Amino acid sequence: MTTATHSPSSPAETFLQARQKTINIVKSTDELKSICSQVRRDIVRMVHACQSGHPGGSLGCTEFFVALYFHFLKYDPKNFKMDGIGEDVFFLSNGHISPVWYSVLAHSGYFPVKDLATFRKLNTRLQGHPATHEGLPGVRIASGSLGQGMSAACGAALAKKLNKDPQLIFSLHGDGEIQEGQIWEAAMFASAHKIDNLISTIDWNGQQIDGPTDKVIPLGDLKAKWQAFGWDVLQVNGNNIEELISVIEEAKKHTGKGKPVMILMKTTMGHGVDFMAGTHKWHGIAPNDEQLQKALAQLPETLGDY
Ligand SMILES: Cc1ncc(C[n+]2csc(CCOP(=O)(O)OP(=O)(O)O)c2C)c(N)n1
Ligand SMILES: [Mg+2]
Repeated sequence: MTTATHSPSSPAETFLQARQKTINIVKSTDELKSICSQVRRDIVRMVHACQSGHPGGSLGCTEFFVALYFHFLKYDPKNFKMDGIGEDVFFLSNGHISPVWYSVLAHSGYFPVKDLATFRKLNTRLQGHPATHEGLPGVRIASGSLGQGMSAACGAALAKKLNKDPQLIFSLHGDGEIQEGQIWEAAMFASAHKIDNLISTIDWNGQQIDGPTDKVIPLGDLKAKWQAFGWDVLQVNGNNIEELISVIEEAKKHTGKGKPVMILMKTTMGHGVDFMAGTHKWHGIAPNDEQLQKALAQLPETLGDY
């Protein structure tokens, strides 16, 4: 039997083949910025194609996902296992920002980039809110019902400790999401159980579905709140890749010291597309044809569109 050899035909494929040779690849900041541009293109195109979904939070968290998956996390995209033993494990709690996660998972090699075209289509693995029963590699919990992801992350972090697995658990939460009481139960649980292999992050964009968080339920002094709940707290500009890399490096140094670690990440909802930036109005609506073209004109194609 012979194996067909196949030379890469698109920039996305070439990128992916290079990616697959190494697990836990560390990209330069210029490379990370160029990936961010492609991920943002994917986000607006995915949401436009099905005329539904959540571009605002996805665009605002692009640097975070790209830094995590292309600089920090250790994972094996071709042999995805739910238990994540021996790997760093990420949980997306604010599941509505699935477009950014799906794009980054695809470019990381978890599934074909062309599958992004199926986002929110009937029977797709790329559901509007991530789910597990479709078996999409990279997804370990369903999320979208806000407030639950930190509890799952705590359980997974404790399991890693029981297994003497030195890799870390990461989670992301929306700032509006932390109005859910379950988050604060998990926050207390994490410090009570000294879950110091967990790095959680909040997308502190000051916006939620119905308006600015300050007008809906003000969040107050988040740093003081998380510190009072027994967490080590760091803060960063989440749309600056260099700062993000330093803060995640710093956060890793804080692990193993008896406390869970929180990164408060200031972002702009809709970052990267001028007319979408800084307003809750783009929390969950799709661009029309003209708006799509305006957005794409601001986002160079770097790895090739799906
Ligand atoms: C338990 C629950 N209640 C309400 C909702 C509806 N909902 C979806 S997104 C959202 C706003 C969340 O705000 P935030 O976490 O700040 O996300 P952002 O708008 O910044 O993307 C709400 C209330 C939900 N998905 N789950
Ligand atoms: Mg928000």
